[in-house]
Amino acid sequence: MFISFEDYLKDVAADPSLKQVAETIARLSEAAIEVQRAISVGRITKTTHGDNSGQNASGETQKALDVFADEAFLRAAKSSHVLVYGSEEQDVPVVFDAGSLALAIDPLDGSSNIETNISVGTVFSLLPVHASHKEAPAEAFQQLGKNQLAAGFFIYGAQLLLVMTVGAGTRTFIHIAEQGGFFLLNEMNIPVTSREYSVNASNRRYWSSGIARYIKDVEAGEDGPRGRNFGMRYVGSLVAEAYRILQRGGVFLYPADQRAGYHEGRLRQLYEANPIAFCIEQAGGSATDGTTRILNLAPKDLHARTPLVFGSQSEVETIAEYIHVRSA
Ligand code: P6P
Repeated sequence: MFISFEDYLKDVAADPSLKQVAETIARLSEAAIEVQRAISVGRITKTTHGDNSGQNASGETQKALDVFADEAFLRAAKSSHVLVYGSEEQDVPVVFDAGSLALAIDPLDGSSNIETNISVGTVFSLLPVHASHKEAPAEAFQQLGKNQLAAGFFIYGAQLLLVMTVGAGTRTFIHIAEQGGFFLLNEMNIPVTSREYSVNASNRRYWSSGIARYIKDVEAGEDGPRGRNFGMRYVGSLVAEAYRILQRGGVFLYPADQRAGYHEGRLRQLYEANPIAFCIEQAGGSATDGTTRILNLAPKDLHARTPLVFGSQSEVETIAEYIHVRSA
């Protein structure tokens, strides 16, 4: 008998400090179902799959579906316990009239993958709004990632999944439309060691020497210093990489590189790296910027980027050793 998401959230809400978190995640899950429906109808409806509708705060092309997803999660945030909403699709945070939480969100990460039917997702992070933030709620986003109350991501793919943590392990829930909701699939546990790495190797010439040497050595396999063969997977969709690693281990790297705009990597600290890092750590893995724990990094601004390495603890530690050696 599957445990329903509602029953799980009732358990979470039994802790008074997490009651509003549980109620907010319940609302986010309803928005995710709405987004899944919009994605699944494909290019039939121009309203959601129309061509680019503009640019987001970072100058990235916005697709109609990015805007659709942002509006769905904005409504969900406003009708739950969110006071301040920070989104990749919004230049500045949106402040509501009341609430106790700060929601940092990438409403639809990897939307360009939809045209090729590759899984995409929504990544979210919930932080507490303290009394000291009341005058300037957006300052709640300046907290360390380790202050997150909850985090997770929805995957819009062959299945609609929710992967989440409230700091007591990481769980996956599957949406079963016929049963009218999400149900617990499993608690995630990342193997400490791994033979699988995930990186966009076309950027090799831009990497630091430490990263370049780590990838060169894993590619050398049993003939090289690692003494064993590795496999490589790269989807180009953060939620797909994260879920694969949660399921079977591995290590993902999106390092800083020498291209303009990539000196801090590509991925966003507040609404991609922090929530993924929280889920990965709670499943027994590690997440760093190459050398420093992601959840200990002080945020710079809402749309700040950070280099990101996450997955099986032993490989994340090995990558840090390669970076330290090459920088010595
Ligand atoms: P690249 C998708 O656009 C995304 O933001 C992440 O989901 C993904 O991990 C990354 O970019 C892929 O970037 O430069 O390898 O195409």
